[in-house]
Amino acid sequence: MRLDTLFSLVSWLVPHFWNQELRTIQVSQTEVLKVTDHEKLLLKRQGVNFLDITSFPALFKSEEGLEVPEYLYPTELVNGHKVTEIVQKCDTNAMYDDLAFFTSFYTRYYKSLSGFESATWLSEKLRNVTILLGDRVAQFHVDHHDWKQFSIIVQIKGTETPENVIVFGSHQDSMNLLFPSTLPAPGADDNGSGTVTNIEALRIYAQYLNETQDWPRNTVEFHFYSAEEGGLLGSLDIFTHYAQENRTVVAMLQQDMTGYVQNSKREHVGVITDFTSSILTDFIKRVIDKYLDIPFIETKCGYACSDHSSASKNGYPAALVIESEFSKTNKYIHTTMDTLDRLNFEHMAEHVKLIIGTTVELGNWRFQKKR
Ligand SMILES: *[C@@H]1O[C@H](CO)[C@@H](O)[C@H](O)[C@H]1NC(C)=O
Ligand SMILES: *[C@@H]1O[C@H](CO)[C@@H](O)[C@H](O)[C@H]1NC(C)=O
Ligand SMILES: *[C@@H]1O[C@H](CO)[C@@H](O)[C@H](O)[C@H]1NC(C)=O
Ligand SMILES: CC(=O)N[C@H]1CO[C@H](CO)[C@@H](O)[C@@H]1O
Ligand SMILES: [Zn+2]
Repeated sequence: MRLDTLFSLVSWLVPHFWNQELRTIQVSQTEVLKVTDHEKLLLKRQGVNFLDITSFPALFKSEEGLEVPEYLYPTELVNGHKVTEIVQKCDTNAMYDDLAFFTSFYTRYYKSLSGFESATWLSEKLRNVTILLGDRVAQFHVDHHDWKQFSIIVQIKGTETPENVIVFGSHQDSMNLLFPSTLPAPGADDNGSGTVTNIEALRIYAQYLNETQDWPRNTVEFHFYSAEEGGLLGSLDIFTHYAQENRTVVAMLQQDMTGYVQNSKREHVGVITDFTSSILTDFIKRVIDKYLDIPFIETKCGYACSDHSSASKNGYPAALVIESEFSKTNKYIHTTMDTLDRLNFEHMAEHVKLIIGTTVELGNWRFQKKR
């Protein structure tokens, strides 16, 4: 073995076994820390969220991230008949089956083999639900440099203004915070429920497009991020790349944890008001008022609590909707008890309506910046 080969082998092995390589994480709008992987885990156990920006030096330049432009969104929602027609097809049994399969992987931890296998299953599932669109739909795998679980982008290209992109995001990974590499993490609610919500919305939207050929003028994308639990790593890769390519994301709606109802007498969804675009969030509230059967409650979840933060950080307007007011969300996440039987699929169907209402209203919207 040549000396330089030996050297590179050793320098590869040492950080793998000792994991002392320092990561750069942003924990608030003004605080950036250098920590080991182990310290990252300790922070997560204490409920501290962050963006791991180690691989994105450009994002350091401004702690607040790039400026987010403000677009005008519809004030009158006029597509009730279309939305009703599409959401009628929403099938909670299909959602149950999808989530049952998705949670059957031992863990979807992004560094694990089963996390790679779950991504492969997800990719095939997405292909199956969109196959009837032929070559009008594209699926991309985004391979990440440091771990195996890839992210997935499903794209329906706009007919008139394809440069304007509307993104529906969710993350596919799960994590057991006690011992991520060895203990199981079914991750039904966190955040498998968001993934299944997006699969079902895509399935019924694809069916509608096939039947009506009512193609959107703007591009619609569904994103399934890897490694959210590692500090929003998958979504940072994607949005940093989009920003470098000068792509225009006019709206990003993240859904993360969509299936838990603590008190069915006061069922509602939680609209996040901190670190999100207020003008987009106001539009999302109008969609909820018009197209959902349950109301919303405004709530906060802190800095970098999900992948929408990667979009904001790169200068894109983003919103986040979760299953309820933050204090009433699922307490079992990140443990072996985050399981299917604790979830409510009718509630998840309400989150599907939110995606369909937003797609139909924004798909043909003529975007203009607010002056
Ligand atoms: C996709 O469809 C094929 C053919 O119907 C089926 O055999 C396969 O199990 C499906 N895969 C998923 C992940 O749903
Ligand atoms: C999709 O559209 C084609 C024709 O446009 C039709 O033959 C086919 O049955 C449709 N598939 C579904 C599942 O609706
Ligand atoms: C993006 O825009 C910047 C500034 O206008 C320009 O320098 C850069 O070449 C553009 N990048 C691409 C990939 O078009
Ligand atoms: C919105 C929400 O509660 N999302 C959860 C999904 O996973 C992240 C990362 O662990 C949690 O911190 C979030 O709270
Ligand atoms: Zn989580």
